[in-house]
Amino acid sequence: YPFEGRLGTERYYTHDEITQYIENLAQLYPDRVFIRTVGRTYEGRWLKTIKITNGDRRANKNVILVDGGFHAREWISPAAAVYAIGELVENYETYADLLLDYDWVILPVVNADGYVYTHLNEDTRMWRKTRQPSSESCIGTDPNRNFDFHWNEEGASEDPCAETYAGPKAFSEPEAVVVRDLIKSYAKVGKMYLTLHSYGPYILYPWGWTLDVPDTVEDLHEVAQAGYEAMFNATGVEYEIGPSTEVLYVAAGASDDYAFNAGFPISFTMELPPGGQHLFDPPASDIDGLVKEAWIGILAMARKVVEK
Ligand code: ING
Ligand code: ZN
Repeated sequence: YPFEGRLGTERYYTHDEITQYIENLAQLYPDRVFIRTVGRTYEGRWLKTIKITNGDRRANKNVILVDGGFHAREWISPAAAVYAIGELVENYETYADLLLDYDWVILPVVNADGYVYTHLNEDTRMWRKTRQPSSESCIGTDPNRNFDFHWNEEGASEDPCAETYAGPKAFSEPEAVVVRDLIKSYAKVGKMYLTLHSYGPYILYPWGWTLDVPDTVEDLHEVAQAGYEAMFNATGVEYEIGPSTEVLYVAAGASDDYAFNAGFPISFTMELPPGGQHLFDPPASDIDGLVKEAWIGILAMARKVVEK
């Protein structure tokens, strides 16, 4: 096994390394860490979740569901997921309050094919979509426009060559199906869904498909505010918080809307800050600060959810 202890923050890791890392954690801590194979990408890569518990083996505990790597080029997202995993597993006594009634389920790299593609060379580094051919001349669908909730209504493209192509139909992408099935399987016990993207910094909440806001917008805002304050107090960073339509643009078919509609009372897209030449590529020296800052926010939001 190539790693001793947890994965560091000194560089970005490949999909294979991240998968090996979480499998190794489950071997090291078999009483409280569990790996589940939840599906396969278009190119045939296995997608695995890590479930982190306090080891009490109680059934039907509440769940916090986190994913990263929806968009291939947003490398800081899997890095933040990996850091969260390391914290929860290695420092689990610090987070006893968060693990008492809640299990954490984390899928660190949703769009593994795209992520692998962006590791090939400089020319492919800015790839966003999946890797399933979408027409004779273009490849890829935006997995964050592929969910069947107001699918393809607004803020998504019908052009297979566009960066926000919604796909030929909802759930045409196996990677979106994997996240759908995770969301559905935890819909009854899921208390927070968090999908990690870049770049922001933003904490976005539903709806993305309409300018209307949900009835429970105050709950969403309160939790997001807790994340904002914790991160501001720690580093001075100012994440912008609000409905994705207000902060950014209308975009239908995204995973946060889908999870919220499916029953997750709190559902956020967290967009980590920009960096690097293309803003999606913070240098390796920035990883440590960015993922620690994000973890402070995630932690504050989870604590707000747990104490509610
Ligand atoms: N941004 C998100 C995107 O998928 C988003 C923003 C999320 C909009 C959820 C609407 C709903 O476009 C990035 N950087 O991917
Ligand atoms: Zn994204």
